[in-house]
Amino acid sequence: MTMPTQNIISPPNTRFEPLLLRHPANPILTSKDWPYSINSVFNAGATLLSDGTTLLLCRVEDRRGLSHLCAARSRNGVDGWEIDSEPTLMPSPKEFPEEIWGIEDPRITFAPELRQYVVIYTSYSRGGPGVSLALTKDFRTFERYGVIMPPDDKDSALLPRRIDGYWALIHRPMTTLGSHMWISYSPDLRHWGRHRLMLEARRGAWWDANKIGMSPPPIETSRGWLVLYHGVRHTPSGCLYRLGVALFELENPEKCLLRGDSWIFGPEAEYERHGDVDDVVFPCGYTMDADGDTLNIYYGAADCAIALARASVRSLLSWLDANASCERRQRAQDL
Ligand code: BMA
Repeated sequence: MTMPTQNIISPPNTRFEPLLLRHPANPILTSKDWPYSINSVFNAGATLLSDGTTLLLCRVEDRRGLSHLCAARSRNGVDGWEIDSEPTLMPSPKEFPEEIWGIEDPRITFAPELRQYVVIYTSYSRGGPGVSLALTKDFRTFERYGVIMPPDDKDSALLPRRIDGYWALIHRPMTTLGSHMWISYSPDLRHWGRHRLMLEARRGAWWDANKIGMSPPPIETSRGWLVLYHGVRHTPSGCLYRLGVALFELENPEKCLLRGDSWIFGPEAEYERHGDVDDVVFPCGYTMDADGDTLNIYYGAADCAIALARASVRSLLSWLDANASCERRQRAQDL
């Protein structure tokens, strides 16, 4: 087989602009801030409540190694956090056996049609990690639907509105052929089908080879769904978690329009490089400022702390326009 000449890739010709800017107060939340005894806090879902309060639904790991979720609220999204005095959502293995080893990595989507927040989280079962769903109006009481995607599956979030009459869920099943992002559809949030491959992990030496997963829920822009995703690189000294960006068609979200070649954010700061798991940046949530452009991206740092980085949707889109050559080449080959 001859390799297509387009696969001989020239290095990016643009300079690396910092697209995500770390907040000087980082890390903004650690185990020391917690009102009860924990091992670590990281990977938080995020949303704005109706009064403008930022709510983080944090993954908290106890000293058995099991995780639960705990809400933290702040007026400015940076400091002055009011943390629930006890766990907000605990695993409930009696009713939901798939939660026996904890619940992790929540992603929050406000669905105007339901007038509720939809929380999608990883339930750690004896069969491996699966995807579970719960609804809430206030992050105090929750209606649990249980597991909606069986193991091994994680890194999942719901789109905020129906596409062509169906709810759409992005998730990351693991297969022996690689861990890629898929999208599935449902009429009622309980029954899921029409499973489609949405974005493939690349292969070989790429930063996002073999294993990728959605990071925060997709961001709706006039040009499409902006998706930040993580790529996992296995190295002799462990895994490196970095962040990339791609754009998908608004009414057909399984269609990738642009995909950046390089990662846009990776572990550099001390609190990202060293922790319980070194070299991890892992965003699970964002909030949008009133300007409709500034994103506050909340990310887990080294599985030990929560940090904040800011980005502009406009800059991410212009960066994609300048740096998404590879996906264009791939699409050209497909034609
Ligand atoms: C992933 C997830 C995350 C975690 C990351 C690094 O597979 O389990 O929760 O932050 O690994 O350990």
